[in-house]
Amino acid sequence: MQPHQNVKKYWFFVVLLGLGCVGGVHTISSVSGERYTGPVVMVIDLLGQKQCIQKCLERPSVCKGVNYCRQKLLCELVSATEKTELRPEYVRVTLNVTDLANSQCPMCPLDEVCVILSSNKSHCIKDDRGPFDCTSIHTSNPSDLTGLYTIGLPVFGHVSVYCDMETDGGGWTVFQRRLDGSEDFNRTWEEYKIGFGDITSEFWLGNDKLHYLLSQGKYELRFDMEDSDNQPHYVKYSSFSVGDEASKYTVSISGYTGNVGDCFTNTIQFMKFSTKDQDNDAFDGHCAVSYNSGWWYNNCHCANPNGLFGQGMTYRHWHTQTYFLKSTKLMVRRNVQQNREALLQVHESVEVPFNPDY
Ligand SMILES: [Ca+2]
Repeated sequence: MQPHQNVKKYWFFVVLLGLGCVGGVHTISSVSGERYTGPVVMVIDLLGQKQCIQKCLERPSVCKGVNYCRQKLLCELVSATEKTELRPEYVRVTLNVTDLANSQCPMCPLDEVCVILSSNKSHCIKDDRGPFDCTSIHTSNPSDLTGLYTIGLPVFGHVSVYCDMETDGGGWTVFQRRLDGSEDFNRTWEEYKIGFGDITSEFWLGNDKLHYLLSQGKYELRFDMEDSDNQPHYVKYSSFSVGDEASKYTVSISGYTGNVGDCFTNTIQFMKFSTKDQDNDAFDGHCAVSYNSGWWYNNCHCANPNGLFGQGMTYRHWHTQTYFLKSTKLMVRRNVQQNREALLQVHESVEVPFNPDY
């Protein structure tokens, strides 16, 4: 992997020069106790409210407003301000559309910020967090191999991840792997929240990391599985997101394709995560206890990739509930095309102040 030290060297310049981009008086309005539901395009921690607004102004192509949580110094940049929810710990801030439209900044991609140099020319410069995910790494160096990499996640900072750079064009950030039964997947809420296992072997990345990873844009999901005859099968979804812990990591999933039947859309859609010590399923009993794993159980499941190795890893639409999978892999990739379309949509809506379709 290519280090991103050269980017850090420029950070102080970015901060100083960035002020040129966001300087001047901006009309903003804020409402306490509410939060924009998003889409959230970026989450940045340990930031003051004014800095949070600056981060938004540095990204006029993607940011229309911010959610700010003073208790956690947490800043969320959102690309739409039409929908809100009550959240007492937040304040939501709308930036005046005219300020954004009059910004001298060009339309920078999500992982770059806009700065104005002393020559009064504007530039897009890479953000200092380094790669956001395995998609960024793969895009900047398509010859990088499958393996361990470091990415910069909102809130967490640098995190080690396993990148699949081969399957289906590569660029996948893997969040679950089963290979040999070396890891216990019948874990508690806290363990699934933080993550567990060996990132080079069997592991669960962690629900918090998964949430913040997916909060960085629009992602697709791919699930690969093998049976004892080494027959590979897969399903893929063009859209996949996971809420925060307050939502119990509620899933949203759509856009199925694959070479085996769809076992996710109708069973995990809008489901909360459940573990042996938290029953959030839609069943009278406690699915996570009955099936020995943490999962987005409904009533209870169609696929159980975290089930007991050799005894409970199933995929009903391929091999029924009584035939066990030999290996599984769950991974996500930022959908560059969808993100580009989102950028263009936001850009257009900045130029046209009212767009009822957006
Ligand atoms: Ca239940």
